[in-house]
Amino acid sequence: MNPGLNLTREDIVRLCERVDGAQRRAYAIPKLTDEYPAMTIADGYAVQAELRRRYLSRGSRLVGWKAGLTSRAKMLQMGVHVPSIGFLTDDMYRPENSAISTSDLVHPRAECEVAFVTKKTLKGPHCTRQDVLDATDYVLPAVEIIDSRFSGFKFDLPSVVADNGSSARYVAGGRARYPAEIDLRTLGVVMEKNGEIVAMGASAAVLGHPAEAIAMLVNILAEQGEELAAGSFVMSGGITEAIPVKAGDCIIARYQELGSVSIRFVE
Ligand code: OOG
Ligand code: MG
Repeated sequence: MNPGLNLTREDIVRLCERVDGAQRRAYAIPKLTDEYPAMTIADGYAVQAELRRRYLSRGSRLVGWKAGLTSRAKMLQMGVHVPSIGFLTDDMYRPENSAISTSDLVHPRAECEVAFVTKKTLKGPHCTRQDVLDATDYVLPAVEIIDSRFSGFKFDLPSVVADNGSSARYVAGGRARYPAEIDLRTLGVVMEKNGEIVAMGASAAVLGHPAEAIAMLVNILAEQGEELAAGSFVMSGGITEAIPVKAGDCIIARYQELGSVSIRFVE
């Protein structure tokens, strides 16, 4: 048995099926630790790895990864104090200005993030912010639509990791920039919902520098025996808290230096 695992292989497969069903049919389930209070973060990653295998075996393509719970605003909002990671596939992607359907989501929320596209493989442990910057091709503004499959959007770290960090949809757009051209620590962002400002922040909110979140992600991948492939799309985590959205809402994230990303939600 791997260190840190408390669940059996049968339990992991069973929980993966439960999360997969909730994701695909968009219904809320109780957090997994209600039934398995001894579940650890390592168990959560084992369920997530099983979920990733299922997605890929159904034909989804791995596009990249996301860091989550990397800002104080997000940690406070969710009551969790350790960052997490999740995987991103091609079928979660939506183009900029597109209409995103809400009928296949449980209780979506939108958040503003800086996304990185890599040009070299990154491998932990000991991956640093500078390693990330050296391996970055360009950065892009992004909006992530998270959708916890847990009732009331309430969870703990083992449960949310098993639910792939609430990953649901992501949109990237605006203007791609080379990291050396801008100060990635001090980028301001303002999120508007239906023309009103609902959240604002600066990129330093993400672990002091968003590249720090990518380094952390690479180091968590290394613990699972994985590396970050060149050409990956990686999101560094919500800068502000996540804002609930429903059909009819329009979100615009305006980034300093990176342009803006707009999306609309429909039934
Ligand atoms: C977990 C996912 C967090 C972020 O950017 O912090 C996340 C959640 O809040 O549901 O994606
Ligand atoms: Mg996020």
